[in-house]
Amino acid sequence: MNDEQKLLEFEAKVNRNEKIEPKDWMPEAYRKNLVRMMSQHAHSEIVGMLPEGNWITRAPSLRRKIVLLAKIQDEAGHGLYLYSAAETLGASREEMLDDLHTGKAKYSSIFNYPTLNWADMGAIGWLVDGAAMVNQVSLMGTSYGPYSRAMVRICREEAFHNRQGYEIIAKMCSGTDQQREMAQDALNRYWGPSIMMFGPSDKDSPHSAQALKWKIKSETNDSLRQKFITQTVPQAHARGLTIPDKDLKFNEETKQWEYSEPNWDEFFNVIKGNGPLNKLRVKTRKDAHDNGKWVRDAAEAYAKKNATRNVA
Ligand code: BYC
Repeated sequence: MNDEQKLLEFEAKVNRNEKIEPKDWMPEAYRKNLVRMMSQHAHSEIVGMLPEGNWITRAPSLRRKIVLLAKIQDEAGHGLYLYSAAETLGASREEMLDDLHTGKAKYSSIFNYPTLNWADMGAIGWLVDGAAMVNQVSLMGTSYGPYSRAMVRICREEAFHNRQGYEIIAKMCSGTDQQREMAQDALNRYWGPSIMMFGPSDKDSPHSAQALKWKIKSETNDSLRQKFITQTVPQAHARGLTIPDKDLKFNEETKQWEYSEPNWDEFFNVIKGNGPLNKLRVKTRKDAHDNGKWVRDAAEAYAKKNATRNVA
């Protein structure tokens, strides 16, 4: 078969909703787009550990500390599944990490904002994991088998993350005036960046058309953003919180909440590396990687020693 015939067969398979597996033939653009997206997804998971990691020692109770630790460990696990899944496409772990450390590869814009107090742990779980979950449920249907299977497990864990965040916010909303104000302030700061997590609007999303055609993505950025907003607004109202958007209104006909256009100048500035904490996040990740070299060296030496023993 020539490449044209292979492409036709590949597209027919995608259209039959069959998964593409690592050893199947695939167009180079499909492989490249997936490596870009999956490695950025993996980077987001491990960079996402940093803002929450800052609060482990300051959690307000032992229970909160244990729950936060478990959540952060889950994020590390998600990063590992996703790096492994990207490796099935021929990407090397070293290269992917190098791209993160040199600023070549992106990670989710949301993690370039600071976490100022404990209410932000609630806002991250409720809004950030909530947004991630809407996106990832849709990605369970992605056409690439290893990515789709990683999403199934990740989504189960994200559901717990989302609930723990909402529980923190709910508890603060039923507390003192100061706690309610903290919850509202966290929502005010995290709302805009959370709705930008879904990426640029459809008309400005260069990768979407091809990704939708090959079912890498099954929904557009705007459609996922709308889903998240419609699901989250009633959760805020149920706790007496106000969404910081003066144009927010419920459309009785479509049954959707209409919202103002996100601040796209801010979004593009952040993804170019100029957000409030981009430089610090990349430096912290790179330092952690460099400081962990002795662990990787020891693990490699141990594996080599065992391999020789097994041969003998
Ligand atoms: N941040 O053509 P577009 C989590 C970039 S973490 C930064 O629409 P695409 C969690 C995009 O990469 C969950 N960059 O792209 C962890 C592209 O630039 P390049 C993270 C963004 O790929 C710890 C350009 O803008 N989830 O759950 O079709 C604690 C044009 O965009 C962003 C994922 O990564 C952004 N927000 O669609 C708590 C999900 N948005 O690459 C929680 C997997 C866009 O050409 N990824 N860009 O230089 C996706 O679903 C898609 O990649 C996106 C973007 C929807 C994000």
